[in-house]
Amino acid sequence: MKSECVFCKIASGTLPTDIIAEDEHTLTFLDNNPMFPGHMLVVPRRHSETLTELPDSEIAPLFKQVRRATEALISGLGAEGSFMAINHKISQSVPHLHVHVIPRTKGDGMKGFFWPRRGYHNDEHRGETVAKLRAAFNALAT
Ligand code: DGP
Repeated sequence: MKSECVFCKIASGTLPTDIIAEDEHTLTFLDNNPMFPGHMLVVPRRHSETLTELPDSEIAPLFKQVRRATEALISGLGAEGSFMAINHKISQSVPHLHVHVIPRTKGDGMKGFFWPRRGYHNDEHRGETVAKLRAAFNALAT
């Protein structure tokens, strides 16, 4: 719990919001600036700024609730699908990990991804990128 964190305040009940579901590890509530009605945020109760800092034991409970939230959008609101997203540091306006779960329907106006697509300069650049990523993965603790 971090006293100045808005999502910690929501988790502790000091900042009211529309809570959709809660369990021992997570809280799911309506985003107050929704992309579409039903846009939810799923957050861990424990203050972790990003996914990188979230303890292993909290990963599965968080993503189980993300899965439930997306199922609820479909069964409860008639969404055809959903968009799930995490802003990690860049564009992250609240420094408490949160997963956006957003209802999608064909023709809703959200066209593909909203970020630019920049490809590789050439096959060599692509190959170098693959090599760097494989090395970085292999160097990570399991
Ligand atoms: P992001 O850009 O990924 O950091 O999204 C943060 C989201 O959090 C943004 O869509 C609005 C939402 N949000 C910020 N403050 C509050 C709040 O006090 N209550 C609720 N319900 N949502 C909030």
